[in-house]
Amino acid sequence: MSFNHNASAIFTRIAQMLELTGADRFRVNAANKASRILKELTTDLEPLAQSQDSKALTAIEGLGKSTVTKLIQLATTNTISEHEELSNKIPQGLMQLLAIPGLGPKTVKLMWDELKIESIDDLKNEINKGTVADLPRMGDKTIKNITDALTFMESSGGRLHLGLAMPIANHIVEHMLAVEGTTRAQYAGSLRRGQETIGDIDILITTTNPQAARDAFTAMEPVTKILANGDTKSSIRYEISTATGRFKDLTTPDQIQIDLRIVSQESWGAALAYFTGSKEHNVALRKIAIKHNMTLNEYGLYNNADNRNDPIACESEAGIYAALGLDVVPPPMRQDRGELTNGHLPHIIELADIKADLHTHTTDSDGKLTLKESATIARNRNFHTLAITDHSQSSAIANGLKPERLQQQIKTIHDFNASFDNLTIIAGSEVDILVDGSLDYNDDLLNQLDIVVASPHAGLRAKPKQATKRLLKAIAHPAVHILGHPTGRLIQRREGLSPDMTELIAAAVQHDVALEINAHWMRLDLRDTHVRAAAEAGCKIAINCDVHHAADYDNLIFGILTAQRGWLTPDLCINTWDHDKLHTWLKSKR
Ligand code: DGT
Ligand code: CA
Ligand code: CA
Ligand code: ZN
Repeated sequence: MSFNHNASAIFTRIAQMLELTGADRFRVNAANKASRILKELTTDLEPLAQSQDSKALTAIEGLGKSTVTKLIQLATTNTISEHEELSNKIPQGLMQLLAIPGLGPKTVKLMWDELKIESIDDLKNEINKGTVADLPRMGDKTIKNITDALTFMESSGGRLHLGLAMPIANHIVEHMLAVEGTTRAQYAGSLRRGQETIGDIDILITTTNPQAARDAFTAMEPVTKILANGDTKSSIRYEISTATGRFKDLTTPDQIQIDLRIVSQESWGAALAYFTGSKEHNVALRKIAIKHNMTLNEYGLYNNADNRNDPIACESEAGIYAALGLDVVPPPMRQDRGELTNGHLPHIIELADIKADLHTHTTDSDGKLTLKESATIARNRNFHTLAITDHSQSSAIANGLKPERLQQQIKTIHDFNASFDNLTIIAGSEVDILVDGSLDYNDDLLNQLDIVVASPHAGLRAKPKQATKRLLKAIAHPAVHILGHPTGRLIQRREGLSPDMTELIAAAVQHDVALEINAHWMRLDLRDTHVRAAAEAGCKIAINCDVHHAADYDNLIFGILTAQRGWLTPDLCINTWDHDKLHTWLKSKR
């Protein structure tokens, strides 16, 4: 784990443990804030902390004196004393209790104080004995929810990948729209914001026949359990079929919770805004409403001076933002990261802007599509350019091409291109960046390629410093156009490299290299925070599907959502450029 992420995780635990000891709000909030900043920072703080440069560290926005002291402590002693002291006071099992949905620090503290519950096993025992029911605010229903959550946790492996949740949500939206009486249906929550993983799926509908909607929702075939079925909200657990078997080695839950909320036609916009979140964005938006002497909630936006309580706006999200004097914020940007305070928002990239894919594999290495099949799909998508970039020789398991085979492939692609209308197909390679940062073919061969995507595949456990050095060397190579999936991470499976992104971005700008957002939902690499930093620095970005199967072309949306979360504007994305601009740039490196 990188220094920053490790520190971020420790600060989160400090915040939780402070709450369990009943510390004051101020300290808890400070620790949570430090955690969030560390998680999102793109500069590796380890060198600064190690050299005890507190001046440089406090200069970083959001890092206070006391946080900086702790970071230096962590870098020099491997621990933070506050964390050690709290850990000595608090049983480890309490931290696991906090992970149970519906159990917050207040309740955990109460159960600890009153019943000496210090672990999940203790909790199960006390629930069975009936003692938990004697605690304040512990009704039968709350206890039932806790036992259900415990069973669910035992059977699931965490959050669901964006790319696995999206088709389920789309299917359910369609299913609900087909029900008699439904007038609107849409998914909200983290899915609509395009987050890389999804805790549960939130669906909103309007209907003239709530009963029919509830019945249709709870009777879907994959429903394994009905958690709630009230007038305005139903919750189910839904079985995920991994029919393709292609992803069976992923750690992913086999079920997901889905909440259906039936809202009134008049409150649609307010409800959609509320349930889209993020929570942080909602809080910030409500504060703005208060400044305007208005009140915002899930039912509407109200003028406080108007005692009849007629909403000012509530039928559309756009109406609400407009009434508050704001640009409509695209859902992926709703993170409380400046989208409400920066004046006018930039016009961010959209799916329809993409005109080319520049990282695809064929049957010549480990792809399942032939050159012609892939070209046909790309042309049907109205792309003007397709780059074939099969694996290089070191990737033996991926059937990487030896120099002679690559030379042959270049010729085949150029000949094929001459015979194929309305699409330019170029010959490239996804060249391994070897552990020492050198590339997997000699310069002469690299210069014969129309495009070079350089990517790390092996040695992904390297220390941040080595990773930075390795990737910087690849960026500086004059034949390289794109740095492919820069960290090599796989979401919820492999952490990958933690290079200093600020340095990589600066080097990419200097050497005119594009950093890739690999759109595969297992990768999303660059991640959203990296994209934001890159876009701010004016760094070129590529969004590629890394196509191996026909269906991979559909992953583009996940790359776009990630780009949108990073405020990427289309001009910086080379896949949006017209034919001439793109090919002139590609040739400038030859
Ligand atoms: P998830 O499900 O963990 O991936 O993340 P979300 O963002 O989908 O969160 P979820 O499902 O708990 O709630 C959906 C949205 O509802 C959330 O993004 C914002 C809104 N919401 C939920 N609880 C609260 C709350 O306590 N305060 C505010 N302001 N908004 C909330
Ligand atoms: Ca959710
Ligand atoms: Ca939810
Ligand atoms: Zn790759």
